Amino acid sequence: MATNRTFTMLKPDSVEKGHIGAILEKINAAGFRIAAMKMTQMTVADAKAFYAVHSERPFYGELVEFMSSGPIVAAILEKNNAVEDFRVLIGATNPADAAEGTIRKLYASSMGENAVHGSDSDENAAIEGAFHFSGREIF
Ligand code: 3AN
Repeated sequence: MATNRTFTMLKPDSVEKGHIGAILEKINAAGFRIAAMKMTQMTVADAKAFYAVHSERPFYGELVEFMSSGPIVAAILEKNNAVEDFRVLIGATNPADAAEGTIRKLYASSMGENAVHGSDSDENAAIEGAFHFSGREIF
């Protein structure tokens, strides 16, 4: 059964371009409650660990470098069917394929610099949320 939490990061490109407010507004408007949120920056080691599942992919080095290149906003979001509904809200990994009105269609510039992360399963949402937040930072 689907749980009601997902995990997101507003990636370094979103922070750099000043899109934090606009993206959070879309997340709110879509009915998600913010259960945890912080601005932080991942070290190279953090990004390697966070994306370890992609370590064999050709873009892993580029992904780690980009995700540790500047501050991000990490958040745990709550809503019925959170993981699936958030994936719909953010759109396809490649912004060229993302549907109109999605966050990636509006704010992403490439496959790598694609504005936001969204967990792909309930299991990963829990793992990724725990990577960035301690129990007393989740409300
Ligand atoms: P998603 O974030 O849509 O779940 P994944 O899990 O396939 O996409 O990929 C994880 C992250 O790796 C993406 N958010 C993106 O930043 C990066 N990525 C995926 N494919 C590529 C690619 N071909 N070139 C560069 N970066 C990529």
